[in-house]
Amino acid sequence: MSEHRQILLVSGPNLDLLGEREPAIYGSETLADHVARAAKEAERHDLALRHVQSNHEGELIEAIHDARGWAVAIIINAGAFTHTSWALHDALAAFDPPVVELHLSNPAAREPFRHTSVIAPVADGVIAGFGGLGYSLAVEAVARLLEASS
Ligand code: CA2
Repeated sequence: MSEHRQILLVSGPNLDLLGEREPAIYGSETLADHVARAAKEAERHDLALRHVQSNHEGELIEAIHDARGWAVAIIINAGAFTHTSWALHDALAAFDPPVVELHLSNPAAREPFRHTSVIAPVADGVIAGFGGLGYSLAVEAVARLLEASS
């Protein structure tokens, strides 16, 4: 059996509430739906997906550190930590393979505090504003980046 290369999908605070509230902004799908969609897309590219969700900054940082040992890429929707967490910025900066920043909504079209991402400078690219479709687009972006570097 071939061992698929693994992507780490990181979900930040409050994303565990998806599907329960704010459907006008974030849609009615749950986080589990988004993860399933990303995993299916990964399979299409002979990749596998591991997912971690936490409401705690330190746990997200530990997961990124751990991924240095095994992940071929990170896809991260850091939730509101996107706009505040220099600690997540530094953890991602220490991770060499591709990083794709992901958002369901388009933060640039929302409140001013969402216009800055402190993670974007250490990401290869950003996918935002496409709702759940973004999860498959992010995996496709990773697959193409890996192809280009092989
Ligand atoms: O659009 C995105 O994916 C965001 O990363 C979602 C974050 C937000 O803080 C970012 O600016 C953009 C919010 C995470 C989900 O928050 C919920 C709050 C209540 C109910 C459901 C989800």
